[in-house]
Amino acid sequence: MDPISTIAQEVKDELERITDLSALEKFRVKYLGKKGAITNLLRSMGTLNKEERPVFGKRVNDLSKEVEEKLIAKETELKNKARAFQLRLETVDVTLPGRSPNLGHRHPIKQVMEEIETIFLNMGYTVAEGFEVEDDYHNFEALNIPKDHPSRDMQDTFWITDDVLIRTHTSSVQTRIMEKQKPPIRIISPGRVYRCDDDVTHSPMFHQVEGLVIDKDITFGDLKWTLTLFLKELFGEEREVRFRPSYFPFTEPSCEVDVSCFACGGKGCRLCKHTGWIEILGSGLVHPNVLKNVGYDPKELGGFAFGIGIERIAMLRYGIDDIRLFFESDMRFLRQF
Ligand code: 2U9
Repeated sequence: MDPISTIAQEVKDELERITDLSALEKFRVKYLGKKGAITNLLRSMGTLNKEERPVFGKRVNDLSKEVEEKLIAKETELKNKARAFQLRLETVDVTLPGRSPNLGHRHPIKQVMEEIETIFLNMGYTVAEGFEVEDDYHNFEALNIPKDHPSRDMQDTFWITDDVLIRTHTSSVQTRIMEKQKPPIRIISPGRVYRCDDDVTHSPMFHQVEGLVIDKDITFGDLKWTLTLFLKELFGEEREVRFRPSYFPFTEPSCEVDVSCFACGGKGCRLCKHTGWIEILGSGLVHPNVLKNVGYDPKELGGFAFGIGIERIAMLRYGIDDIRLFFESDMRFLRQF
């Protein structure tokens, strides 16, 4: 066989065996590259005589063209195969059921706070929020809490300087509102408060909702019906409500408010320590000194106030015996609410 036919046969055999693009590139270099077999054939034409040259040249050119066409066809074929393979790998079954997202929910403390807020918002109250860092005046002095009162003690209050502290109750929000706003006032102030206390029922940070009403002709009767309505809304219409005399520097008279035990209905059980009653909140008529401190005339204006500790309510409601569980971010605990 002459060299052209030999190469044509080789090309044919090799091309059939090629299955990937890098082998195809090697093939192209082997035959059509600068030192390729077909290129070499064209170069060798100089050694031929005049008669042989055109025939030989045409045959080599034809072969060269044919190989180029075959190369392009093979390349297209290999690329199509690779693409089809890739598509098969990346196929997405859109009919498969989706993964259901892991939904979070509000923290149990926030849930109780929002429940309380909603009850008072529906009664026409406004939510007021203030600073967690306060001064002595708005946290203590304006509220008729004397300089020697035990709650001011280093052991009870987190002092930042001699005059600055992190608030021990949200009452400071209310003293600031009274300074700014003309009565009637009807507000609740929910928020974080801080006290140096740390055991199974006390946490150095806890949450309160306090309420304040200031207007003309406010009586103890207004306090009683408002809190009775609130407590029946929160714990159920069938609850009994009881007002017990108490003492707070900022209210006079003052009382603590109990509801009949929602675990035993008042018969007596472990939750109510066999008394039939559960203490829920503190309240009273705003002390005349507090009214004077913010520039109100106690003869003209009066009011009532109350305070409720949220963790205590949540612990009673859900039967939780350690307050620290609320702040440990343990999902096994939090998922239950
Ligand atoms: C102003 C005047 C008076 C708010 C009140 C209580 C009674 C009370 C406690 C409940 C449990 C605090 O979280 S707790 O430990 N609070 O008993 N709070 S009267 O009295 C005010 C507030 C603002 C201007």
